Amino acid sequence: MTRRPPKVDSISMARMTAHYVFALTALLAVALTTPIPSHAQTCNAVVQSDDALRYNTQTIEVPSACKDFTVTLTHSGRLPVLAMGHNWVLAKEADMAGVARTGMLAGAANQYVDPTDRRVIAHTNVIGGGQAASVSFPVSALQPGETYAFFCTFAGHSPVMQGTLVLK
Ligand SMILES: [Cu+2]
Repeated sequence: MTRRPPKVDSISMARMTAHYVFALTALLAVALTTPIPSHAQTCNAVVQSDDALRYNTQTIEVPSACKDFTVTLTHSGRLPVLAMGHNWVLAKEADMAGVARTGMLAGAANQYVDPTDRRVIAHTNVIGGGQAASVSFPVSALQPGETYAFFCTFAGHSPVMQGTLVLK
């Protein structure tokens, strides 16, 4: 007596196909909804400054897909840090004047940033001509819909050396 292979009935075949289609759809859905990894985004910006009290950047957009964002400040001037120092300080736009004030009082020994001022989100050190400085901060520190300002807190510079930063 020979055993015949079990017949695959059409109902279980249909179920298997349904499962397969479902699994494929689920995979596709995951692929489509997974955010683009942060390495595909530009998670850094370079801001140039000079001896003429200028940043070359007025607006920075931070992609929300970035985990951290890095800003590099450069200084193409010739003047030393004591005469024409610049830094890059980030705070909510509404906090800019207050942060510039406490920074000025904190003075050169503190990079013109009051270390106890919680309104400061991130800042570089103060640099002079030919120098550069970077700072990284977690993008989770930014709220969607909020307008942030970046500015130089070296004595008297913030009214002209400032720009806007937003989360995109
Ligand atoms: Cu400055």
